[in-house]
Amino acid sequence: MKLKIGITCYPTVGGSGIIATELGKLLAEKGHEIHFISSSIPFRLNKIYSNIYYHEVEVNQYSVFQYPPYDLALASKMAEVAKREKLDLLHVHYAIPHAVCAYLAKQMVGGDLKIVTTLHGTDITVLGYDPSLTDLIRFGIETSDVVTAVSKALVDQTYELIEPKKEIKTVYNFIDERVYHRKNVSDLKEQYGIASHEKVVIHVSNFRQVKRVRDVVKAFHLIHKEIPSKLLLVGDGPELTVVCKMVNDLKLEDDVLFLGKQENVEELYSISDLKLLLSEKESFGLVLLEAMACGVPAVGTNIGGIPEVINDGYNGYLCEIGDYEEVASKSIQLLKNENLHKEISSNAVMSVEGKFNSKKIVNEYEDLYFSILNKD
Ligand code: GMT
Repeated sequence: MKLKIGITCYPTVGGSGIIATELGKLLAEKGHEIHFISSSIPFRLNKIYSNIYYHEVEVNQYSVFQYPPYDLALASKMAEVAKREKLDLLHVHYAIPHAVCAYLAKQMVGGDLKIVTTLHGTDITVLGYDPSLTDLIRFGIETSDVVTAVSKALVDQTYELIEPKKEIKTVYNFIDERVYHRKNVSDLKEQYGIASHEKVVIHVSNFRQVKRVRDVVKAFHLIHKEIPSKLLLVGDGPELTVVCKMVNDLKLEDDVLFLGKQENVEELYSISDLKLLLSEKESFGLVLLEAMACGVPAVGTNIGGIPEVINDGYNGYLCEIGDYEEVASKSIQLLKNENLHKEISSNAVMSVEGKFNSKKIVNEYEDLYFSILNKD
């Protein structure tokens, strides 16, 4: 049975938007009809699919309103599309505002519209600490027909912080294996002025404070003392200026390359030897999967969902938050030992192909959709 599915996410360059878009694309390839309902076209929706539609939420600015009513405009667009296109369900990414908007749309449409909500972390680990929003997040979760979270750690954290009376299922993130694999881009290293004997360490994030990019630079400083290497910093965000200053203070300006926001990061991973993700909060760490799929072992912090992705000593390494010396020592051990690097790299690829296989994960979402639609 083919379904008509509405998908809402923040269509920006964040992990939740990427998962929502990739899921929509893979569901469309299985024959389902997908309707993205969001404020702008999801950036990964870069090709025409005859069964993918995009409905833009437009927010008018009226002088009587102090703030543009985005959430109401979204709810009303969801209801309009659901009614006209006879959607079976809305799959929303984030409890607030999206699950709450979906609930409002459901009330407007009447009938049998189902709501599936996926929690990605930011909505729980940041907003969950704001007591004025806890009840609303709980409401969004409890009024959804099915709720998923991207790691077991996030499920536990949601119960702890929000205390919803609702089952939350873990459905892991995935990547498109057709895009993320090691490519032959040997001339790229040369183009960046990196010598062939130099090792490449990479960090990709939105440079928010929780990503602890300064620890990445501190760890690289120690790695660089032992191993000829370069650090690629990919992304942009609030911490960038202070990180730039730190790089200069440590006299690393010739060895740290600030690449800004980049698409086609699989090409950058294809010239990389090691990935660092040293966040203090991370419900999953989608960038880890992207790197691992390209054969780049990662060192990550032992927090949130990262230990569900990195199995310490098997497909990468785990370190405690802030312990950049341990990060450097494990990185040096890995980068100096070619056989160990080969083994961990191939285990990383196997983990992505097995535990986080896109076909398997998309089937899990599909089964959840069918389970609620067949219920009554
Ligand atoms: O990490 C961010 O700042 C972006 C954020 C988002 O909401 O898009 O990412 C969250 O969702 C991703 C996809 O599920 C996860 O891989 C990230 O770990 C998660 N970020 C945090 O929990 C901080």
